[in-house]
Amino acid sequence: MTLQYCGFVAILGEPNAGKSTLVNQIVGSKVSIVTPKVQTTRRRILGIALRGDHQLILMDTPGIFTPNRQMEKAMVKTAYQSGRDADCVVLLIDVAQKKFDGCHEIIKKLGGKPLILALNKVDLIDPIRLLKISADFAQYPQITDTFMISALTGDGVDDLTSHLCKQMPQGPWHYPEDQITDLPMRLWAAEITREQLVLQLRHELPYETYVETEKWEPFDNGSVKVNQAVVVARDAQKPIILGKKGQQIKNISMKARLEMERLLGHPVHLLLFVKVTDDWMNKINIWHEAGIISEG
Ligand SMILES: Nc1nc2c(ncn2[C@@H]2O[C@H](COP(=O)(O)OP(=O)(O)OP(=O)(O)O)[C@@H](O)[C@H]2O)c(=O)[nH]1
Ligand SMILES: [Mg+2]
Repeated sequence: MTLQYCGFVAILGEPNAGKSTLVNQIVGSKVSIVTPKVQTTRRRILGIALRGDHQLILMDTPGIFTPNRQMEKAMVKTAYQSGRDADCVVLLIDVAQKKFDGCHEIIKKLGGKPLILALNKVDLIDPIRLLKISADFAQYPQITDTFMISALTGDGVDDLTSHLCKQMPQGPWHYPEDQITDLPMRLWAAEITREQLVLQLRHELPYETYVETEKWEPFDNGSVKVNQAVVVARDAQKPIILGKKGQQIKNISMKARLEMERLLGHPVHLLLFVKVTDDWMNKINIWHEAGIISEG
């Protein structure tokens, strides 16, 4: 039997750096949702990729920033915890942004843990600026390697992936070879709908909004019936989701259904409705219990 290699790679970085885009690019499928808005990823999501004898378990994490709300604090904690748990840490940096203070702060907070630096979105800036940014990070002895990539186009991603494979310890694969994420289908489907909520409503979307899959019923012919609640914190937020004459929720439901069908490859019957729950803080406790976000 040939030797197997398997390990965990934490992808850390500021919100919007492109962490989920990178995980999806390496896995080759959308396991984690992507939007132009910050704080899209709220929980740790595993993306599982195979390269020869190597199984890479990529930990997509919420973006790291200075948190205010309880939920934000839990998200940032999850990200740092993932960094501690991983065999190898990739710090992903959006090179198209103006300021890098947040990235320097993250490096300091991570202590001496060895880091692989991935300068992302190279498709957006000129090479001279890129070299200058790279030089600014050369001061850190814990940065073992630097890659220049575009998670969106895939440019440079193969080199990074090959390097990650070389860092994986020898050991049996943790997941079956056809598994690409640890998210159960219900949670994945809720994420796909949340992606459309963010994309369609952008800044109008109330922060507390989340999606709960109440029913996931697969049929013999391959189709699946999905009932989901868009949960908001107050009655006054309902009209934002519904839109005039329910047009907004209809549009979101149609787009989420099409995306699920595209990714699953079979018909989806999606029923979306709005629910008001004012015990949002208790929900965070439920998330803790489910292990979706870390303790504390
Ligand atoms: N041009 C360009 N855009 C990118 C690249 N990588 C990601 N993006 C875009 O950047 C935005 C944020 O990408 P995400 O993958 O959601 O970023 P994230 O780091 O997961 O963000 P959070 O989950 O909010 O922390 C999206 O609009 C992506 O399409 C890249 O290499 N080039
Ligand atoms: Mg993300």
